[in-house]
Amino acid sequence: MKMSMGNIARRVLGRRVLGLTVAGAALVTGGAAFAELGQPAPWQYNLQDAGSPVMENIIWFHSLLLTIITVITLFVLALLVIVMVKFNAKANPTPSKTTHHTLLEVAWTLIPVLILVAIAVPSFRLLFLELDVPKADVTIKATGKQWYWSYAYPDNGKFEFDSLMAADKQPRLLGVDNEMVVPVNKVIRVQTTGSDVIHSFAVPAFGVKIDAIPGRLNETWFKATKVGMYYGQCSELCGKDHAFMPIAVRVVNDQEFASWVETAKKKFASAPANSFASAADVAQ
Ligand SMILES: [Cu+2]
Repeated sequence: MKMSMGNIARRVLGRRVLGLTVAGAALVTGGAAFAELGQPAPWQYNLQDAGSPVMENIIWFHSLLLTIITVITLFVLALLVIVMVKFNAKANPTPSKTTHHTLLEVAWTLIPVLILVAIAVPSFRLLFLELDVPKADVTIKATGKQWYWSYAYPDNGKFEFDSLMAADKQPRLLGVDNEMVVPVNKVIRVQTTGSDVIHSFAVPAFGVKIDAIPGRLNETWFKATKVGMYYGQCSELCGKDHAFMPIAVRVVNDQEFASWVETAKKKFASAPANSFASAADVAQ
């Protein structure tokens, strides 16, 4: 053996990392060209742009994992190619009889453990960020129904309204008649439940996806950092019109939100005042 495994690995890894960095940069810039805040874009292959701090963290963590698995995959591929080229029967007719190498064995046990620990730390930090709901400025109860969503604002006048897909609205299959409206830069607590089967409340740009289960009240949160429209879809197969119960969230400034609440209170006055799922709903 002319070269130690360490030397080969170092040389190959150095070249691979350089190549990966170039490819990664091309990917990121290419992806950004397609990205559109709050909704998917044609030929999009990246995650949607972040509209909340949680989603920023998710994208960061996703990029970290993508980098780690790419480096590992290329490293293993390089080792395999080296073995095939340098140590086949023709190129290496008298193989070495070495069967153990203590340092190498400790290294290939310890290094993966360290990589896993390095992944676990930001992973748990992100999990706690997602699950630990901060003190909420606005609470909204989203009820999944076959096949539309109902939104209740128990702390803003106890009104509730239905949000149905509007076939004539853009973006196609995402536009609705009555959007969920929230103020910008405020902590929005979303409580979800289902009135018939299990649905799932998901808005990619906010990094939110949580089941809406009959007889249960789940809870998640988001803080929209930019005004605009954000779209999501029911993400639990819930029946024939599962694909046609979009979630449309309009993020507005404080005054616009206050005036919308006043309008909504009158507009949806006929809706049931009880914002929480009735016993009959839950029992179904
Ligand atoms: Cu559904």
